Amino acid sequence: PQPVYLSDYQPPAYRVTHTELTFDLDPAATRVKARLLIERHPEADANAPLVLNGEHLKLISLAIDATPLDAAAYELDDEVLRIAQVPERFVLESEVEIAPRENTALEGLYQSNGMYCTQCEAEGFRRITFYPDRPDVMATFKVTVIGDQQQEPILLANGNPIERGELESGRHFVTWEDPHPKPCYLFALVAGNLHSVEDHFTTMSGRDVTLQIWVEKENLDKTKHAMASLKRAMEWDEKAYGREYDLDLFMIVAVNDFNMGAMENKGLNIFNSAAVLTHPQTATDAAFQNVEGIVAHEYFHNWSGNRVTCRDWFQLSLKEGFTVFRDQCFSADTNSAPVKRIQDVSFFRTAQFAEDAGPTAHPIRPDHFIEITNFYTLTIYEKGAEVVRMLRNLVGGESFRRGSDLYFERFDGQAVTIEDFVGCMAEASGEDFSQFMHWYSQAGTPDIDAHGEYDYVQGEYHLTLRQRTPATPGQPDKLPLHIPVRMGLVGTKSGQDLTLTLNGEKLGKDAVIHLRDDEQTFIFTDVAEAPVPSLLREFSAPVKLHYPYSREDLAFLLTHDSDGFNRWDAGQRLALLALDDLIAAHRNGVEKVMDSRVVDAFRALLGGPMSDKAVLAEMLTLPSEAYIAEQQPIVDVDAIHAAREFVRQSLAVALRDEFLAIYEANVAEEPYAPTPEQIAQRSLKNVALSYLMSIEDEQGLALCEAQFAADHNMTDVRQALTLLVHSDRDDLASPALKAFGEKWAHDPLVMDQWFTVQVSRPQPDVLERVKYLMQHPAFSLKNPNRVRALVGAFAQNRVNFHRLDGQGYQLLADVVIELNRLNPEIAARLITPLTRWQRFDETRQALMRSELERIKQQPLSSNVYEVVEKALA
Ligand code: HT7
Ligand code: ZN
Repeated sequence: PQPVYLSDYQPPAYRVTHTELTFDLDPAATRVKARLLIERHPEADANAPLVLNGEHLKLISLAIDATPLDAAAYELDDEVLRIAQVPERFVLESEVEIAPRENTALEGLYQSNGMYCTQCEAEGFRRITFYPDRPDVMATFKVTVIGDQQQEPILLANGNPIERGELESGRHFVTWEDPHPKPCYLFALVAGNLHSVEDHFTTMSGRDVTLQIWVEKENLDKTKHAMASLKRAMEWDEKAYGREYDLDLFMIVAVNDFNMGAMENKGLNIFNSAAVLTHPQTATDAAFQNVEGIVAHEYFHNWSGNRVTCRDWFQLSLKEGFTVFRDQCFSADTNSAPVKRIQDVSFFRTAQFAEDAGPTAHPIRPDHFIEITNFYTLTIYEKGAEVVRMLRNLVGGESFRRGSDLYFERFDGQAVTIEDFVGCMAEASGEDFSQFMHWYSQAGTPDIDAHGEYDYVQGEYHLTLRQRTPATPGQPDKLPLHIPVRMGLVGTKSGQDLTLTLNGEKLGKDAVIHLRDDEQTFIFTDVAEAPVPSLLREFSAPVKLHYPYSREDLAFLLTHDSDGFNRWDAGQRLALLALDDLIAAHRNGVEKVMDSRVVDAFRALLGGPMSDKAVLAEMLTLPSEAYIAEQQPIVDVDAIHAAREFVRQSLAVALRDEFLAIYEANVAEEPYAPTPEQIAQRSLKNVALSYLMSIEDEQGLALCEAQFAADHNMTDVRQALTLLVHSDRDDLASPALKAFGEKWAHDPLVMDQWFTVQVSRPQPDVLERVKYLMQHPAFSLKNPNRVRALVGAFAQNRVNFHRLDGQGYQLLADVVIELNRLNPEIAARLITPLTRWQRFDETRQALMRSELERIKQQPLSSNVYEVVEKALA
């Protein structure tokens, strides 16, 4: 497979102004008729051929302006249909046959549980009909769907229904019209035996919008939260961005087989059922919050992505980074803002940092790719969002809003670039973003080494910041970036933020300093007492900040920093220092000794104010094994696990009574609601329970069993089940697992949780369990959710996946090889843990590489090929 380069971008020679499609549905032989109004670009060569994409299509007929084309007039291969001579303006008619039932890749038109649905982003439309499958070709669409009245009573597509009727042989049709020009990746069709819940939203200009969520009948009781989330998101986008919905109907459909979370097709969002269905008995608090965020994200795309779309797929972060930023702000406004930031950053620093340091590292705007679906990454989405956040913080809220208004107005109905977006922000604020643009082109996480010195005599604090972005594949040398560092100086005597005076200017007690050079020293004057610096507040830039904090400094910041995010981060850093010592002790076979400062800090937290329980729960949560691993030069999975367990157990022993008291104080009797208050209470209670269970405290065990048996809601049940299964008390875990598995055998999304709980336990029997569970009737390799819940979760189980006999790697490679045939996109994603081989000891490196080599020997899809090739380069 050959890469595509950003530098080769050419505007399309032909555009499609209007698209008419007729689908005659059949599982094995769906007929798709297309009628395309096409015109040559005024600047294109009159002899330019018409090049249409098309894959896995059986061509039935082709005509231009109603005249059939004979075979000599066109060339057809596996990927492209090329017509050498076409008029300046013409109608192209084609008919093709496709087989949705055979489509296990879940791109294009496929069947899920007997229901037809589509996934066209990024390049799935070419599996539906011959078309210029690129986002800068935008057309209005009219779509007729013909199906069986019994099998497919519901026939949906984008826009508004304009006609419906009955046909012969028990068939019927519905015609849909979407007046908004769109790229074909936003096309959608759904057909099946679906049921809907309906609601309404009145827009800011007073228009009534009908909202529908379409699901299988048994899931009708799981749509309430998604509907409420949708209405909140619609209202928020009006207030925060002045964006109003633009059709009379907005539909969401839940499907069981889906490669990602959801898809923002115009007026017809298609969702992975896991990203839309919730019920207190089946979904955890985290799932409720996830659904709220994804519903909002897809809705927000209606403007950031659909009305204003991407010129080409290299600009993917234009819509994804911006939309993630928008959904993050929405969730922060709707729930607890500090907790949302802590959770986002915690995930980001673990997973995106790892991606940015590995062989698949790429800039937010890549300059080449083989398979675009491999680029729906944490870098494009999450780092892209961090960069938009920096822009917002650099220009301030008001200019950012002016910039986004300008962007949406100026580029409405167009396919644009990242420069267009940043240009609007520059125009609205008067700022110069030329250096800032390197964030989009340079991969890798910048390291910032910070060093501070207090001069008692002069009353000055000298802060030196040095930045360096490590080499990444294809990018050996990096330019310095413009890095906004939000900071404060916390006085060690007063415990208060000191006023920051820089170059004679009073900046206030919390300010942003701008690091632009490789190294800069900032001299703060009038600093009356020795401070501890609080740097990178609220994670103001996606960088690794290194400052030689002592444990005393960190304990001080943990209680005195005015920035809630940095208070949490100080706790994490303090725990990491202790964990470092314990990891070394474990490796050296030396007795482990718990750092009393960590115990004291936790005691202070437990005895402190309980005003924000959600933040407290985060503060009491130790860094994950994955995040600890990120800090180590060579990852020793066993030492990390042992050290973390040791800290957990030491804290539990020292603070047993406090954890017990917290548990008891937070048992709620009221009916479940996914409110921030209740969620905070449950998470605090469940963190306390996890400490008690880490020492298999008798009372803790009893509480855990009782929590499981009470069956109050899935958050509590799942936590209790996890703690039992992850403990050594198989006598208690086995009956609980059995009961849970029997109770929920009919619900695939709950069975996914059942799989995950089992394969993430630390005990050494997990590999056998994975193999056994892969034979379970509820498991199927064809369903991405099942694969993620079982095989994906196993690959996150650090001690077991990284077994020294290499069997964990082998199992993953076997699954990748099989999935490569069925679903290349999911197969390619699943390889990720193997691509991180450089981070491990030599034995594991060799084992991981040999599995990658084994995969490479197979006939590979371009998706898997690209990842394996990079991983072994
Ligand atoms: N924009 C959507 C991306 C997406 C996707 C991409 C590739 C293959 C399958 C996919 N399903 C959805 C989702 C989003 O970011 O909102
Ligand atoms: Zn998105």
